Amino acid sequence: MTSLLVIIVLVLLAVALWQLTKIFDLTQVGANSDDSQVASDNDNNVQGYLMFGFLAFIYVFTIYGLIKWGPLVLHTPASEHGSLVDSLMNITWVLIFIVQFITQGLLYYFSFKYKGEKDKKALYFADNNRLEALWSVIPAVVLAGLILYGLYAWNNIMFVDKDEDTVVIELYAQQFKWTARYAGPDNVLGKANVRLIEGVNTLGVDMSDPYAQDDIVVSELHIPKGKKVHFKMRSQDVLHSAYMPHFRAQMNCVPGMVTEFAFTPVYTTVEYRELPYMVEKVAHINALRSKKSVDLVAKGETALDPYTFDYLLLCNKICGTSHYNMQMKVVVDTPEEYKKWLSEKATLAQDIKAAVAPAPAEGAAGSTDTTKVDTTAKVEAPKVAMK
Ligand SMILES: [Cu+2]
Repeated sequence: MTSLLVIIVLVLLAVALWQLTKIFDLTQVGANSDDSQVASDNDNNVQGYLMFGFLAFIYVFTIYGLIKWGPLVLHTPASEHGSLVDSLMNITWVLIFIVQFITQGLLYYFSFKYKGEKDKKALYFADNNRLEALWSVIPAVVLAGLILYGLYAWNNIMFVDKDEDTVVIELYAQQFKWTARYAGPDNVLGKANVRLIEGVNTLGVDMSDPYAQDDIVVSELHIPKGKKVHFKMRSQDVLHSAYMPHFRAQMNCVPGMVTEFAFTPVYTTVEYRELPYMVEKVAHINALRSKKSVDLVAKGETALDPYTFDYLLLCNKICGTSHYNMQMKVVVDTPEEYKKWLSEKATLAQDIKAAVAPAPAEGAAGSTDTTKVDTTAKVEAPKVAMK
């Protein structure tokens, strides 16, 4: 404590001394005619032109960025509402570009025009009502328009008609994996609670709930094309975010509550792979990969596998050390393929029964399902969460 006080006293003394030297400097004004620190007309001119140089840099870099990184955008949306999100985004971008182009130009032009010059006097300009109204009203109207359009888009996207025929799927987030639960033929998810997590029942589904009897738990997400999919998200541990970029969908997964999002896929995975832009993109990625593989093989390492496109469900909240790897493959099937895929899955009730049975018969429902959740991995997950 004493040493802290000594340090504070020393710092304050240093500050006081520094201030004293400044007072001394001030008393010397007039006595010393050195004005080398005052900007001359030449200095101001150079600064003015340098600002124009910076303006040119901003413009050129913007155009360069658009050309170089423009093609990396997500391109064709794979959901019905996707084009609405995209047009909102595009309008916002166009407005930003126009406004930035004009305001930056004016900012640097006026800085140059009114730079310091000997014998130039500043004009006293109190206010101009017309000018102030103009620069307040225009942004207000434009922003109000954008917000209204955004609200309209959001309400359209988030609205799910109660009577609409949807596929109900739960997305369960935990450090660091996703699990999906299908509501089954009754299309109602059984109740669930983390306190009920036990053995195979890794999502804590309340098996006493009649609606839970036909629920199906899987680790790969299949959804049908052309039908609205109603997702209900839960989280076991921390904040996660279910992000499906190709479908322009994202929703936070919050522990202790159920959040929702619904969309209709418009391209099956196979159809999306065949879109010309995707064919080109995949070819480009694979060209880069095979080039890299040559170097890897030369170093005695294994070559990279060729890339095939798949829709993904990613986590978009930094939720821990393996956040980057928290993803699940999403497959959009034709309605027939989807029906077939789902019909081959065992229900959670069957899985629990099989797990409890002393020696399950070979080929029993659920026991041969390779896409089923790895129960050992899931039981260990909470340990990671507690670290
Ligand atoms: Cu996460």
